[in-house]
Amino acid sequence: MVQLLSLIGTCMAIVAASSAAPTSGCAVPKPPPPVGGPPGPGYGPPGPGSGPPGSGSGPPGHSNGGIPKPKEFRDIENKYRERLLATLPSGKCTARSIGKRRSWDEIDDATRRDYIRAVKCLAEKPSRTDKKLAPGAVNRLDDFTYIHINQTNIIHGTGYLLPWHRMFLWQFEEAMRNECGYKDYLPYWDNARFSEEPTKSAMWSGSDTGFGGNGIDLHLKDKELVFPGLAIPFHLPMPGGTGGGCITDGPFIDFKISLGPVVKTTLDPNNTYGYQPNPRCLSRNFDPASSIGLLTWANATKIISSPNIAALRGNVEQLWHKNSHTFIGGEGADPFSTTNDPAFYLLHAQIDRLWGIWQAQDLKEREYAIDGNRTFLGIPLDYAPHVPASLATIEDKMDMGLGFKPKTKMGMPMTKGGLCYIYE
Ligand SMILES: [Cu+2]
Repeated sequence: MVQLLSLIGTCMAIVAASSAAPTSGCAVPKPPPPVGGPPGPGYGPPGPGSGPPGSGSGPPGHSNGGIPKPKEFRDIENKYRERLLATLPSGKCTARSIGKRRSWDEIDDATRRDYIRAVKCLAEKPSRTDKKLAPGAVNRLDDFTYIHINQTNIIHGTGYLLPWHRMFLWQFEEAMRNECGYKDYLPYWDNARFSEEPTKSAMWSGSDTGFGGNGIDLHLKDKELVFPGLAIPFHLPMPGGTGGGCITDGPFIDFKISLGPVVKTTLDPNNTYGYQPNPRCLSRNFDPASSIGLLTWANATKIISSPNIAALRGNVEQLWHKNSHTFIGGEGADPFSTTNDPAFYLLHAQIDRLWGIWQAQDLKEREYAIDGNRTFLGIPLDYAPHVPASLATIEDKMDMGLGFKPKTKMGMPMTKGGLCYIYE
C-alpha cells in the first residue's frame, strides 16, 4: 500500500512538473453565470408525460434531417435526463440554472454565430502558457492545445480519458463565456444522425454558421504515424482520406494554427511535441469510411447500453473516439494537437454525452466508476519511466493546464463541484 501511494505521489509529481505556472481564476471551476437573465424556463419535475427536449423538430427554420434517433436510444436518454434532473438541486446547480448542451444541428443560427465568434475571440486573446514550455503558443486556444499535447500520453487510452476531457470541455466552455461573452453552452456533434452522409450535418457547412468543410484534396496515401514519448513505439495508421489540405470555406478559412503537428512518419527531434511556432492553415481530411456504418445509432446505443465501466470505455474507444477523429482527419486526427480544429470540442462533447447518458442510468454505481491504466495503453513513458502504468484511481490528480490540477473524481459528475449541465 505504501509502495502504491509513493508511486502515485511520483506520478503526480511528474504530472505537476509538466504544466505551466498557476494563473488565478483557473483553480476552481465555477458554474456558468446567468447571462441575459435567467436561462430559459428551466426544467419542471420530470414526469411520465415530459417528452425528451430536443427530439422534436428543432428551432423554427431548421430541418434537423438525417437519420432519426431510434426509440431504444431515446428511451435510455430519457432515463438519463429524469435521473440527472432528480439529483437537483445540487449546490448551486438547479433545474433552472442547469446548462443545456444541444446538438449543433438543432441550435439556431444566432447561437451558432455567437459560438463561432467566441472561438475567434479566444484566438485573439494572448496565450497564458509559459513561453519556455511552448514557444509556439500564441493565443488562448493554444493554451488548451498545449496542455492537450502535453498530457496526451496520459489522457488517452487510459482511465483518465473521460474525466480529463469532461473537465477540459468545462474549462473551455467557461473561457468562452467568461472571457468572450458566449451566451449559451457547448454544443455537441451528433455524428449518428449523419453517419452515412456525414457532410450533410450543419457542422460541416461552409456558410457562416458551420465549421467549414473538407480540406483541398492532396491525394494522400495511407500512412503510419508514430507517437512520441512512449518507451515502446506505437504506430497509428492514418487513412489517405479525401482531402488533407487547407479548408476552403467557412468561418475558419483564414484560421492560423501554431502548435503541432505531433504524430509524424518520423519524429522531429528538434520539435518532438510541436511546441515550436509552426504557423499554418486549418487542414481537414474527411474519411467517410470512418463514419459510414461506424458512427451509427446502433453503435451509440451499444455504448450507452454497456454493462460496466470496462465495457463502456472499450466501446467508446473502439466504436467512437478514434473513428470521430479519423473522420475529420488533418489537424483533427493528430491525437496530440487535435484541439487545433475547433470541431474538436463538439466531437468530445458527444463522447462526454454518451458517457453521461451511461452514467445516469445508475449514478450510484457509475458516477465515479473508473477503468484503465495511467499511461497510453499501459505503455511506459520514455520521458517519465517511473510513472506507473498501473490502474488509474479517482484520487489521482489530473493536469488541466495553467496550474489547475483537480483530482480525477472532480471530472466525473455533471452537476457537482461547479459543473452543471445536461445534454438535450
Ligand atoms: Cu483528447
